[in-house]
Amino acid sequence: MGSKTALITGATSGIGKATAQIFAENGINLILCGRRKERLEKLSGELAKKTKVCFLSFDVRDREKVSESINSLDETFRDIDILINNAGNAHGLDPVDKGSIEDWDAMIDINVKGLLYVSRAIIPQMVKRKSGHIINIGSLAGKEVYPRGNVYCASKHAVDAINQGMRMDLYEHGIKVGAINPGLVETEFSEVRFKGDSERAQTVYQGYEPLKPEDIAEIIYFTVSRPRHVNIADLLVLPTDQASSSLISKNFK
Ligand code: NDP
Ligand code: 8X3
Repeated sequence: MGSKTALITGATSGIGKATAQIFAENGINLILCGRRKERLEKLSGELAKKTKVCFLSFDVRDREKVSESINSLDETFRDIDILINNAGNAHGLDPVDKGSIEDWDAMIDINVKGLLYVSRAIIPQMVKRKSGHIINIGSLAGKEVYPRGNVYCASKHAVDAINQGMRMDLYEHGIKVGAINPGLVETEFSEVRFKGDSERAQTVYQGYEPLKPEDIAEIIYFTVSRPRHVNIADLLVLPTDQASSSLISKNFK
């Protein structure tokens, strides 16, 4: 694995950051992406002790900036073997009659269109080299819908469809495509969903044991370290205390 290069979107926090850490420990070269430059600088500095690292700061909604940033990579990082399409968030948790259109735009533009922009900028080079591995971070919310989840669930159902479509279009080019779909993971996700209301965000993870970002990162590393003939195409990963979006065993112990 030592000579592989991975580009991770949303590496400044949560699942993306934990994935960067485990990849670095295993000698995978890293291109860390996100909007928050200070965090990218800090993480790059830390991980540079373990592997080759660079970072690109861009908003996945900005199509031109996405391709400009990826095209600016120097020789060391230009050939991307692994793409982790992880950047994304929920914005709001409102019934559809009261939802903020800005929140809807954000979720569609980031979780769906942003993922497509990044993929479109990278896939042609994978096709040319006849190898590559794309992991799309979907969600349990892409497998079922829950009340007030409306547009976030729609965005993750879109990721599920894109994951299947990418695989159909790319397998003949020797490219692996798969999705990891987590249930509840304790990250900054709920803080973003509730617009900085940390008290409300904390309640999402109380009374049971949620997944940790490292749990998903370990699975992502396992997925990318399988031999060439093995592709983990679609994986649902839940906390043991969760059976579906609405079934969470809280305070039963
Ligand atoms: P975090 O909020 O901790 O991380 C989200 C990451 O996405 C950040 O690094 C953020 O970076 C990046 N991001 C958000 N918006 C943009 C943007 N416009 N442009 C570029 N980067 C962006 O949440 P998670 O780690 O939990 O989320 C990662 C993925 O996992 C998401 O796709 C989420 O939907 C999915 N997921 C999360 C679950 C959970 O329970 N936490 C469950 C199932 C799926 P920055 O702000 O610096 O740009
Ligand atoms: C994030 C998990 O249940 O908040 O995708 O939608 S949930």
